[in-house]
Amino acid sequence: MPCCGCDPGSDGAGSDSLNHCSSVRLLTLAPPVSGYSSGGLLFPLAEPQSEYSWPYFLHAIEFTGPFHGGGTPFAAMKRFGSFHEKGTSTMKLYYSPGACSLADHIAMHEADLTFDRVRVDLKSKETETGEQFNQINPKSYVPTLEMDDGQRLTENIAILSWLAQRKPALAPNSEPGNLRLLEMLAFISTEIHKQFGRVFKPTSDAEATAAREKLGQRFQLIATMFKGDYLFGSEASVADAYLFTMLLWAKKVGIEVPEKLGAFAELMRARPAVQLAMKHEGLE
Ligand SMILES: N[C@@H](CCC(=O)N[C@@H](CS)C(=O)NCC(=O)O)C(=O)O
Repeated sequence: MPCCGCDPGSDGAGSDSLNHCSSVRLLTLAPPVSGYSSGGLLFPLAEPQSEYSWPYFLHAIEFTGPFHGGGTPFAAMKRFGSFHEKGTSTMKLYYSPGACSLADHIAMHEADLTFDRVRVDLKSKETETGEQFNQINPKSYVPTLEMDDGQRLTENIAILSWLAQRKPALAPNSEPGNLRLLEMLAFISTEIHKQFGRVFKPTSDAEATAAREKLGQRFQLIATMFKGDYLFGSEASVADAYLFTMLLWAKKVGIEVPEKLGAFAELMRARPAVQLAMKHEGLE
């Protein structure tokens, strides 16, 4: 059993194995042209007549392949002349496929942030770029977020709260939203996430059974806390990303959850941010 819900067998197939910077997002001022998309790249079918004839809108284009930083699609984009911002991000999310850092990964995409992701092997404590992870985070666990100013932030509760500050739509809008969010994140972290440790690495069968039972109760309880399709109503928050990750773990170890949570997990799976994060982590 792994130490957590991470997927040690996954090499983060696809973009991860090619380039740790492969989730770079380029913000462009682009026209609403028709085009086709391949591997996350938008290829315009027609060039604009004049940039002033475009009804500008902010468009996010994601590079997910080996073309990042060069290559034909990059050149095509340049020819298209739509770069507003280019280059790699200064933010880095250290993650392990399927681990609790998936919650932060999803929330980063929900917040439309530009960031690089760096896979960490939780057994060897080495990053995919060959760095010693405990030099980066002495706690030696994911998630770790290196922010734009170089400061490193750890702990799911802190990172998810920070993301909700960056994008307030990811926090509940009813008063006192931030407090309710903190309450929910703490519940998920300490009462659900941490219980899984006893399921993944039990010291005895009795402990594993007790932890599974406790988790079943926690999931029953959280199902009654929903204010709508999502925890806080009709909009997803960073707490939903965390709960979704816990539900993936529950499924992995065969813990039954109430119907409401099954429906919620399906709803989450349909979100582009979730699909993107799962694809990047090789979890599909
Ligand atoms: N208190 C931390 C715990 C994070 C955590 O449990 N991370 C796990 C993956 S889900 C990990 O990296 N474990 C490796 C280790 O502890 O050696 C948080 O909530 O962010």
